Amino acid sequence: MQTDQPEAILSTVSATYSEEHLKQLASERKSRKKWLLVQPTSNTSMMVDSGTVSMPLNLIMVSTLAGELFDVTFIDERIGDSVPEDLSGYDIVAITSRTLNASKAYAIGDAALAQDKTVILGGVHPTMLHEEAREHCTSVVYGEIESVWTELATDVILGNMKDVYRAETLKPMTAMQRPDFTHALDSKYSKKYSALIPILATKGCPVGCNFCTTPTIYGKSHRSREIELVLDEMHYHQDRLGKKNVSFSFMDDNISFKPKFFIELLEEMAKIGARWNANISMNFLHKPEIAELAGRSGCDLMSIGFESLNPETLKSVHKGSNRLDNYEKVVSNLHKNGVAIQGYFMFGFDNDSEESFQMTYDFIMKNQIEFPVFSLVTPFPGTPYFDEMKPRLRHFDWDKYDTYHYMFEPTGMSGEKLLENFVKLQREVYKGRAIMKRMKGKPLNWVWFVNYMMHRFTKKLKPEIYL
Ligand code: B12
Ligand code: SF4
Repeated sequence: MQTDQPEAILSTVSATYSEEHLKQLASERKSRKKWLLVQPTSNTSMMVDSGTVSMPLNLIMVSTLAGELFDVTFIDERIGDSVPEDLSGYDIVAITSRTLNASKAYAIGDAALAQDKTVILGGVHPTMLHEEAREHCTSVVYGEIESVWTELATDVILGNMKDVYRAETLKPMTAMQRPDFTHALDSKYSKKYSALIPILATKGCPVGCNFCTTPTIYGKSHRSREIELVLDEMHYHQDRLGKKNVSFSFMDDNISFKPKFFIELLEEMAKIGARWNANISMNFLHKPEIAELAGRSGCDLMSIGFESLNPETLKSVHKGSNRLDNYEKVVSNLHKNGVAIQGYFMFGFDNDSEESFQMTYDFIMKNQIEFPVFSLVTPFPGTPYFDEMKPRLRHFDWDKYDTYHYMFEPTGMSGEKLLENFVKLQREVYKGRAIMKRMKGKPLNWVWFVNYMMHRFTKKLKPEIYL
């Protein structure tokens, strides 16, 4: 496994790759090359890819660009589409991959290479481990496709592929095209997609948590789109669906990182009647006026990475945006404004003890967190945390890198105790009585349904399934 970038194989966007040249090349061709785009499912036994799944904005961005110059077929294995065994109808097979579905992505890549197809791998995992990924494809795309598209598409047309495509500079987000959902929605299984429409306003996050891949891929950058473009996209979907209260899900790494931008965006969104949810960092949510604005602008749910109630743990992962003394304030401000909370909590850190579980339970119950989500600490390849923990990791089986598998023995307790308490906490929080207590006074909506599903799921949990 390799996380460094050998300079020799990194390509640079040179002057010979211009958009004009690309358009000219494409128009000169008599037939368009045919791309098969694949979102592989994972082999994980957990609930990650089950039920309704979100539309994959990553691959949709690939189809948006590729669809302009090439013929595109979009396959999402998570909703029931399958990759054809005979790939003779395609020239290019382009696959997206995170760590949890890397082995599936590699198998598809191998099969396509065996049929002499040009195979392109992109997404977080191939970016982080491009040398490993390169064994299963023709070319790896490092990071976002937008910033290398001109070069990649030109080489595809000329049949002159490089090992790795990596941009020297990232394109401004204002140059980002509006995602075209048509290829994704062509599937006869598209009803399995969640009704939430994925959207992006910003990219990147300079906070620098040591377990997160974003700082490695995008560094300290935090780019944003023009607010007008975000609103145009929302209006487009409102018109397409013939209603105002369309629900959007922001895919941003940290949408609130630049408060001025975030406040302006929300003020504008408050005027259009849409609903939204987002992953959010707590850096300024303790201010009552921000929570008020979030509620007024149509926010139904905020996903907040509380991660841990242990100050030592927060310090050890460099999660500087989380201040423990703000936790309760953030929750009550959001609740006062009708915003539900999906709270993420991680276990298995060296500083965790049995007491950490009790503290988390008390916090969740006292503060009526509507949708608590628990995961086991997972050092993802390419992160500083992975490098630090590598000698202690129990395995490198990517199928189990889904944040629901036991990765290493923490110094504060045995692995057995960790899993026992992890299961117990989930069961306790999703017991009928606990749900009634947490959800008391909350509107009757899909969050109740999620709790009901979690109640059924957690009843069956056993420590062994996390091994
Ligand atoms: C929003 C989000 C979610 C959402 C939506 C996920 C979804 N279905 O897309 C939810 C909350 C559901 C979610 C769930 C999970 N997530 Co998440 N999520 C994100 C987040 C913040 C943004 C993803 C996104 O859509 N970005 C916007 C798109 C447009 O950008 P992009 O994904 O980077 O894609 C670009 C490039 O990668 C490239 N590209 C991508 N694919 C391809 C393919 C080809 C062929 C090419 C050429 C280029 C290319 O071009 C794309 C367009 O610019 C990322 C962080 C991140 N920046 O990646 C974490 C992240 C992807 N999630 C992560 C994890 C761990 C999870 C979960 C396992 C958590 C859990 N326990 O539930 C699940 C797994 C879900 C799944 N089945 O994959 C990790 C994955 C780490 C890893 N190495 O795999 C990330 C990277 C965060 C982290 N910890 O570092 N997630
Ligand atoms: S705040 Fe979130 S997106 Fe930013 S570095 Fe930390 S985990 Fe990654």
